[in-house]
Amino acid sequence: MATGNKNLSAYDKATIPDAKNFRFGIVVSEWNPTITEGMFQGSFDALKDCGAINDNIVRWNVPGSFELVYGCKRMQKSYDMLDAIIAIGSVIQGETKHFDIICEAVSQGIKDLNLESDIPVIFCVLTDNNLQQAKDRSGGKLGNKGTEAAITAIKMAQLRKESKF
Ligand code: DLZ
Repeated sequence: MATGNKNLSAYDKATIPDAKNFRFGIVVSEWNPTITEGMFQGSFDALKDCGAINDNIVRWNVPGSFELVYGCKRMQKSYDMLDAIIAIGSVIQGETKHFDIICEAVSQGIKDLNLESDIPVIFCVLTDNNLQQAKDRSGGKLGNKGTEAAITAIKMAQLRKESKF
């Protein structure tokens, strides 16, 4: 999953569905806040750039990445009109096994939400070895994972709309 030195966040707006009529939720973890705020801004700006309107973007905060799953679950139930939710977090490797446990729990939890619920949840959680890697991917030299997540959210909202049963 190496990203090399490429900025992966560039997108061609002509190929992205119009987000004007979609409603989005964004759940933001407060751990490593400079990183998660950078990704929130990247997501918000990309949603707006693709047509989403302010009133159709709702933001909640949760204390840490571990809480993203519960936050997204409650958001799904609180706003059943949402078309996609973006879960934003940053987990940085420390000296204990906490890193692996949180990464595993969040990725599995978000996967479970996608299986159980009809509102897609986009995984926007950086899992880096150090702070510099996180900076590089949250608005730095390797782009902004939040931007990529927003484009994914729009595409999944469109897929959901077209596949409604
Ligand atoms: C406890 C903890 C640690 C050590 N590291 C991080 C981290 O790098 N990124 C993050 O989002 N959260 C971290 N947390 C907090 C947990 O996600 C969670 O909030 C607490 O364990 C309480 O459930």
